[in-house]
Amino acid sequence: MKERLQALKEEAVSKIEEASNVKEIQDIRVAYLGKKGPITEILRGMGKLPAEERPKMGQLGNEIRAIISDKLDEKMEQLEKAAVAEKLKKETIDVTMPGRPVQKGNHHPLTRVVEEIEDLFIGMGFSIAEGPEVETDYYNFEALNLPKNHPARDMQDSFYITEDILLRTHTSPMQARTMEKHEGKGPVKIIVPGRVYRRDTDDATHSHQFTQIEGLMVGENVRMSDLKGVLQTFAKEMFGQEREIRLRPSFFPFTEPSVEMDISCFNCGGEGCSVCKGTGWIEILGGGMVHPHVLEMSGFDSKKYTGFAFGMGPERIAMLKYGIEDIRNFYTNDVRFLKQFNRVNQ
Ligand code: 2U9
Repeated sequence: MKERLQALKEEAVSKIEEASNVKEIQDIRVAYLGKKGPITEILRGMGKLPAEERPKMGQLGNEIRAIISDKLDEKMEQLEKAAVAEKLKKETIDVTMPGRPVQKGNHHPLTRVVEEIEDLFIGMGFSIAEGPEVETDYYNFEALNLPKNHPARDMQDSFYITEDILLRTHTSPMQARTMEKHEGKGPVKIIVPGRVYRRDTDDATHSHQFTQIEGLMVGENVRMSDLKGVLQTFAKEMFGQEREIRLRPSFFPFTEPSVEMDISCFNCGGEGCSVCKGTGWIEILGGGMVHPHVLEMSGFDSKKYTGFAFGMGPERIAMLKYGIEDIRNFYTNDVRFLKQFNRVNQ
């Protein structure tokens, strides 16, 4: 019986050593230590032994059970540890690998130019006023000295919603609204940025929807020289301190006298090139002294108050500044175009 127990121990231990997974260990435990296993069977048969041998044999049987059980526990622990190590090896994260690039957005080039212009005028003491894009005929035309029969009011040129309501064709109605709010008391010093709409066929230089920034200053003793000083400061800050400006006579229904302002060409310095079409000058904006009729319509005494106004197209300014050849680039959301204006690249 002793030899048989020893042999079973040897057999079990060698099987345990050879086992390569948890399942095998579980099977060995059932096979050798289970209720129907050989050791239990042998110990059950101890009754046939002489009485003096029984305790010794019982002790040996229990010792062998304990040895096999310890070996099984030990191997089980080893296998579990190996399984964890294997899993960790497979799931290792290489922290030095480059991450997935995050696509970062940036401000639209038009937004940037508008904000730059706004900042320049805020620096000269102007406030920003914004207003509705759907306007009444009165504020869009009538209050700006564009009476009923004026050619600019042709139904073909504007987006009318009803006979009396339209998409604003310029930001000027907001200047009229602001003056009205001031109830005849100056000073008024605002710039009005915003989207405007005209019925036009889109091409490289025209769009049915575009952006304007207009300015207005009304006060006592506001003169043409004030307009010139403000616009000159703007031109130099925007296009370089070495720029010259020139004012040419022009016509707008809401200003009298009216002017157009050119800057000396930033590409050739005035020599003449393709950017300035050989003239040495580039047209940037229009302006003038607010027409007395326009002041009166919005509640200002034109004998006491005078004012200047001006208007510009940020698309045109951005196109000149960044060499953009087609206005439609601003509206078609091609990321290849938009990405070029990423602040970190400049
Ligand atoms: C009020 C009084 C006067 C606004 C003005 C211009 C001249 C002008 C255009 C330039 C290119 C608009 O973007 S553009 O198409 N504008 O030349 N705008 S004076 O004068 C006003 C406005 C409101 C009450």
